[in-house]
Amino acid sequence: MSLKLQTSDDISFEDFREQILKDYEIAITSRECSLLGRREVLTGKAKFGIFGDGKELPQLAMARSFRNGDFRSGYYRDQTFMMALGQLSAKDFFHGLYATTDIEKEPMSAGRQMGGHFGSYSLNEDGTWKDLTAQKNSSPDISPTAGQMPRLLGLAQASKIYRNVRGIDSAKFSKNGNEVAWGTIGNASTSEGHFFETFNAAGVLQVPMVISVWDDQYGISVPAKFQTTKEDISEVLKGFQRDENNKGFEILKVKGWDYTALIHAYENASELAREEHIPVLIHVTELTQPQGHSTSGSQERYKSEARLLWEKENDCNKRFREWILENKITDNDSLSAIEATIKKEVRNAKKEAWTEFLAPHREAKKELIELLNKVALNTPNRAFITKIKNDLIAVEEPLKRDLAKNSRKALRYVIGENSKEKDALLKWVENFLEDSQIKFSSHLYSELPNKAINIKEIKPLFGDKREKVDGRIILRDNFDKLFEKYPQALVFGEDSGAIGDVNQGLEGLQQKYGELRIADTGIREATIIGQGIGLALRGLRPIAEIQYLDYLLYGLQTLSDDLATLLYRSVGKQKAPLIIRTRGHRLEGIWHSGSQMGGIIHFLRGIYILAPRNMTKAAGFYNTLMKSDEPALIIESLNGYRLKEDKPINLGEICTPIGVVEIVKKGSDITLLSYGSTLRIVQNVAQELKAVGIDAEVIDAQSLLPFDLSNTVLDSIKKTNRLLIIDEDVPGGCAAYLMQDIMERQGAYKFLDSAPQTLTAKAHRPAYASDGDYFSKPNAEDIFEKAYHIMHEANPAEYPKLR
Ligand SMILES: Cc1ncc(C[n+]2csc(CCOP(=O)(O)OP(=O)(O)O)c2C)c(N)n1
Ligand SMILES: [Mg+2]
Repeated sequence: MSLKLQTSDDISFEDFREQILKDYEIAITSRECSLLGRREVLTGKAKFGIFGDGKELPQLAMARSFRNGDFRSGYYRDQTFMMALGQLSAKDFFHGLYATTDIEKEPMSAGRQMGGHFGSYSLNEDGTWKDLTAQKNSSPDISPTAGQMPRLLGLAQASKIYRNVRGIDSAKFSKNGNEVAWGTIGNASTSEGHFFETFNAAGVLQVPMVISVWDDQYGISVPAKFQTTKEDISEVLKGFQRDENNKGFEILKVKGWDYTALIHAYENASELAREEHIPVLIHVTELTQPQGHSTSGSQERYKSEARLLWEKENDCNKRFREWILENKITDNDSLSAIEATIKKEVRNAKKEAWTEFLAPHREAKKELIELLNKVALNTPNRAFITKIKNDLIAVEEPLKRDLAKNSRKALRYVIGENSKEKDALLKWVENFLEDSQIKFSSHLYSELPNKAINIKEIKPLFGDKREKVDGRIILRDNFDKLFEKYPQALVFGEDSGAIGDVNQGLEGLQQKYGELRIADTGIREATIIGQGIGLALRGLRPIAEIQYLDYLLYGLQTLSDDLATLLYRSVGKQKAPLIIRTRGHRLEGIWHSGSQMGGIIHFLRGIYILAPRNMTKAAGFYNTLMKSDEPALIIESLNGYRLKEDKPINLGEICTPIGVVEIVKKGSDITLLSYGSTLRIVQNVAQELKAVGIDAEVIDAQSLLPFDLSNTVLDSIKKTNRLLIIDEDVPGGCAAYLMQDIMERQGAYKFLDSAPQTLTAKAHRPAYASDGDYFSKPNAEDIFEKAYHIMHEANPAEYPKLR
């Protein structure tokens, strides 16, 4: 059999042979890790394992074509690829499996993610960008299948922006847009909407994206016939194939055990995408799962004997070995020797990782036992402490949990005692809990000096002659300043481009800044968000526009699972400072007046949630965020675009602080807290209350996440001793969240003379038109009566019953 393999580099046969054997070594190392990994789970050392076995060969081919500056957005099968890049050693693999919390040892997520979830580092320790063009990049994986697709779109589009938009400092991010974004996805996960949405959008945008489908015909136990029309994703997607007249995808199909065909396919795809910015699908078929899907369950339950036999025979590593021998790259003995050496190496790596995983726990256990010994000698409860100590001694392979549990329980037996031994134990427990907690809870938000809550307020300034304009003009002119100041800023969404958004907050800006920076998109909220995430991961400053707050739900999965967890799951090694712009609150109808703030606030911890009451406040939030590097959602008031506001003379400069509430009317009788459009109603009601002798203090929450970091509401309640929170969410929604913060964190309950209350919308969606609004959401009379009633209860003589 002749060797037909040609690589793009002109290399000698010797080099070529060496490359093949290197690939074989990686394939075998990766497989051995998978095999031993499964055993580690079955023997209880690791909790769960999902491995890359059966997908080794195509990943080696992909790694060969992957260049510096490129990005991967993949899933849990990609371990061989990471090994081929030199970014995952066998020892790293086992540390991932055990969940070692030391990032030096478990570089992917310091134990936060399950094994099989990979990522690279984009940031230096001080938060500055690394040179992404000088390294091979992987966006951090997430578990929801196909969840990696939306961000892939943005990762690919960034190359297009860098190639075609002038004036951006791209030194650390791109070399003329020559970077490819590589997506990987399982065959069954192509059933997800995210896959199709991303695929279509990539075809429209013509971005350098190469999607590999690892097709093993199964999604856990469910075979292709229940997953994919015609059981063949590339067949189904044929309509996307480009031709002489139409742009589209290049679609390649290749067998997963065919080394030379894979290498060719990947080189071909890489070139097309890199040079011409054409998206490519590589459908890799005939892959297998040698150990089944994961460590939960066994494939014998759902695969036929014939299928299992076929998989054995067509295992890509086995066929790669046969190919090496057939083509006389080396002989059987040499391959056997390689295999034996690797087996030993992987076993050693596993042992070392386990010892290293346990080392700090064992050290801590030793300290704790000494402390318990000393405490036992000085307490009447000696027997109990000794039992705890002995229980701990019996735990040969202690986890942090064992140490925390036993030490905390021991403290219960010395309550009320005073001794330096007890103090030492107490101190140890405090330190241990603090050190451990940080390992699991850091980096939900930025921990860098330029984090959003550190950006100082810059108040709007007004000229001698006040100019009253529509709110949308303030936004538009502020965006104009931003796009001028930040060449890396761009905005995109449905109707955001040519007409400058449905409320014309971007009017005229496309003409000024071009179609790439002020862009229309298809109706595809999930990938609008994903686009933003990917662009932000590559150093751009995207503003992703969701036309109405109600439709944020289409993008909520991506926001919640991907963006909100990004900093946390990468332990601060990557960031995506994406701003999501939307508009909501108090319009009319079930789907255009939404205020699902409670849901949003709970799903999106990790993202700032801001609800400015007017467009000057909103403009200030955009400016604050552009100075920092964190993701945020800004909800503009839908009914505020045509309301008149004084136009500041320092647009582009004003900064609304994040985490700060604002007292908009001082008062002494009751604190009324609200936000967004409802705030305006509350302000009016406060005037009506004044007419009956009630002096309300009105506070605009404005920054819902984070909320009132300086406890201004507490100070207000200290003065008024009464609280009413008003919003247009469902009962128990955002108002309840605010209440929890005020009562529990701020401790305001101590200063209350009346029961704290919330006034919310009805539990159903708001009905259409003015009457629908009146009877669905809190109206002025509701607010007045509720506030009045609180005063009546407190002082019926002064405030007689109203109704
Ligand atoms: C959104 C979502 N639904 C369900 C799951 C549970 N799940 C994990 S892997 C998997 C099967 C995926 O099959 P496929 O895409 O073919 O990838 P493979 O594991 O076969 O490589 C499922 C259903 C998940 N992780 N995410
Ligand atoms: Mg599959």
